[in-house]
Amino acid sequence: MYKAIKKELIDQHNQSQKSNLDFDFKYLEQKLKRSGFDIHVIKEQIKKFQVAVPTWGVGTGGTRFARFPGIGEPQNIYDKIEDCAVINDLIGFTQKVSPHFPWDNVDDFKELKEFADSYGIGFDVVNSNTFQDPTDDSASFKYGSLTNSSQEARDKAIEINTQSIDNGKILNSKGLTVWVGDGGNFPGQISFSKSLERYIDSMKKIYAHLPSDWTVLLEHKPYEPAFYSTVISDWGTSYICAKELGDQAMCLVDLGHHLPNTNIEMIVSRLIDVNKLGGFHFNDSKFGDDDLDAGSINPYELFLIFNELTNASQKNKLSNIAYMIDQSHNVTDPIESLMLSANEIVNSYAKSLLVNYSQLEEAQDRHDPIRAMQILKNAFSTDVNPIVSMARFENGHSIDPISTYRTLEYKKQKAKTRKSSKGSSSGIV
Ligand code: PSV
Ligand code: MN
Repeated sequence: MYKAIKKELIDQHNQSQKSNLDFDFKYLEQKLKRSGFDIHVIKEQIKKFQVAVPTWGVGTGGTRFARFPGIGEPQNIYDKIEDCAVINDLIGFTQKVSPHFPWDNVDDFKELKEFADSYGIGFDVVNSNTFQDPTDDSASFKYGSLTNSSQEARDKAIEINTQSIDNGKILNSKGLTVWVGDGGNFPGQISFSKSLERYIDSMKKIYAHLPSDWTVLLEHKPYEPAFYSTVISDWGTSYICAKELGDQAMCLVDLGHHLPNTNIEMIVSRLIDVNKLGGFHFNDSKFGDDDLDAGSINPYELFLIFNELTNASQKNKLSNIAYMIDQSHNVTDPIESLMLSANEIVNSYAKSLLVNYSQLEEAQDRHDPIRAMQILKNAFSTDVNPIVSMARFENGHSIDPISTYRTLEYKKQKAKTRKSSKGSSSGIV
């Protein structure tokens, strides 16, 4: 830690903000006391929260129309790690990164691990990419990968996944997320039944390659790139497959992968109840899989998701959940977006810790929807910034990360050595 950004610089910035923070924190302490919450207990829980940053998220994204590169963009996984270290040095809730293969392939993974270690960065769940053609042209995924009718294409897609596991083992990762874009654009194009059968068959081979302390996370999505039918389209299909594969297979909920108006928090609750919730890809959206910054459009939904998680966790119903961000930053500096998003996620978590779950259950049992809603709304409308900022400060990070970051002119400095790229290797998500 503090290789990307000097600790003295963070301390220097914090000095000018600490007395205001102390004042706000004291005020909130008194306020929460009145509702029976100890701010110090909550702060300690927040200090332990972690969410992984996607390596592909630090590159500027784009749409299918265009990509407008930013200055000083990372050109390879080493630059990406450096940018992720900037984020983590400033906010500290993001010690791990989630890599994507083959985008992040290198010749020497041990060297990559050592490089990341030197920045205090670890590796979370790895992701496999079979939604683009394999780099060696050995097969085509145009008509599907793990579900392709061609055995050759399926084998190649399986190999990319097993290779991702092998890479992840060197990086000390403990999980693999599999998302396939497989499906059809036209009625009749694919057999719904056969493609699901092939998916399960291919996944069984990947599952067999998993180390015993690993988890495989199945990610669903209703449409795009397939616009008529997608093989793993919803949480029900994802659950069926995870169940068929075994205890090491879990479902991953990407917030952008639901049809409009879907009650995502209820899906979260259902997956917890059937012991199959394994991870999240956080982002926000207005229309579809927009990959906007977490909490930027519907922060209440994000809070309601954490409300389910915290409620379940307090009842010891929650196992290990992999929290990751999955966003595309098309018009902002990805570093700023990712810092704000991680904070937004931590804020939602903090707010959920302000829900009194026994009072909520009482209101539910007394058939008092107004009281129940009030309990949630009171927690949601509490300004928890002083607790989250204090947690960052006490963990050794920045009280105001964006302003500290802006004084660095980091991207301007990087632009001197990082050559600007016109194309996109990993920006389009
Ligand atoms: C697909 O839309 C997705 O959400 C999957 O998680 C991919 O791995 C990621 O975006 C990047 O394309
Ligand atoms: Mn995703």
